[in-house]
Amino acid sequence: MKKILVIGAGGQIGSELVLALRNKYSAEQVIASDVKEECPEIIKNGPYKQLDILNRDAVREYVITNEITDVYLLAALLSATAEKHPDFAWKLNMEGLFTILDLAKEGYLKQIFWPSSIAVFGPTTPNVNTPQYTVMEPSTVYGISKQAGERWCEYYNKKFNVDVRSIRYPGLISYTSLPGGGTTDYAVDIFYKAKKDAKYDCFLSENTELPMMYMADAIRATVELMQAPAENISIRSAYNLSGCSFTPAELAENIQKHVPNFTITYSPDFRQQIADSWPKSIDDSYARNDWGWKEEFGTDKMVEIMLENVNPALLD
Ligand code: NAD
Ligand code: AKB
Repeated sequence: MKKILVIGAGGQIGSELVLALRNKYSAEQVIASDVKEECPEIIKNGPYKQLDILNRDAVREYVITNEITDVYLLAALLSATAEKHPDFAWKLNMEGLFTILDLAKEGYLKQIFWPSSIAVFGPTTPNVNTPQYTVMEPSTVYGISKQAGERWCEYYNKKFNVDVRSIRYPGLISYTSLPGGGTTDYAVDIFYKAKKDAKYDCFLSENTELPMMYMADAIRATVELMQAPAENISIRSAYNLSGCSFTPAELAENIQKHVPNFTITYSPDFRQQIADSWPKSIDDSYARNDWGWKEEFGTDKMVEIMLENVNPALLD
């Protein structure tokens, strides 16, 4: 029987992934863990363990004594925060991964999910319909850590037969938890401000096109990838995955269909340079062919759901 540990469960992806996995298996089989002392409200329907992924001994002991079979390792610093704390970002994003890969190499774990990002691409990458295999020269600490992580995942799979699977998530959009310090966060923040004040000052310029995805699609993709037969998984670095792409101006126009008095202004900051180094759109044909990926949510549907559900009180 599976016993799943989700590390970094208190964040934007983790909180929804834990709920989806608990629905699929059972609440007792899915242990949420995070460095946070308190279990976040949304995932209080099952077990919680406070764990610091950087405490290698404690993580090893917990996994081994509790006979954990699968780990979803989500703890990381995202792109914008990582640029402010490059040394710590490298440490957190890499050391945690080795702790989990080593546990699998030693036979304690059966499956690992570790998320990569569109940040693995850089300014020299073809940025329209970015292919799976292409030039990858990331120019951010975050992107460098994700690219290195991908290489190590593939290495552990090829050398030690570790069943590790990964997705290069685009910017993820959701309303249950706030995003955790990324460059794509504007595409979540904008909904809170649209609902609260009918105006938003965007930290990216109006024509900055980026790949995005509604969270329900990202969670479904994760579960589908993890369930796919091993022989279908031809990529052990990380799969390109596409949902939708838009610019801040296009998103604002879409929001105005529901909030006609909504206005947007632009004050690009350091995150503009990060966004300019990333793809505008993604070719995800390997995910489609290998394990049948297909997105369900386009921009229009996502905007409707976000405006209906964001709770501006979360910002207080
Ligand atoms: P997040 O910042 O919202 O959540 C990360 C969680 O990790 C937080 O709850 C935090 O408390 C926890 N954490 C931090 N340090 C820890 C430690 N030492 N030990 C244990 N837990 C710790 O991030 P997210 O958006 O949920 O992203 C999760 C993963 O997905 C990351 O690896 C991120 O790079 C990747 N990803 C996210 C997106 C996105 O748009 N959200 C896109 C691409 C990739
Ligand atoms: C970020 O902006 O850092 C993340 C990502 C795309 O990896 N949302």
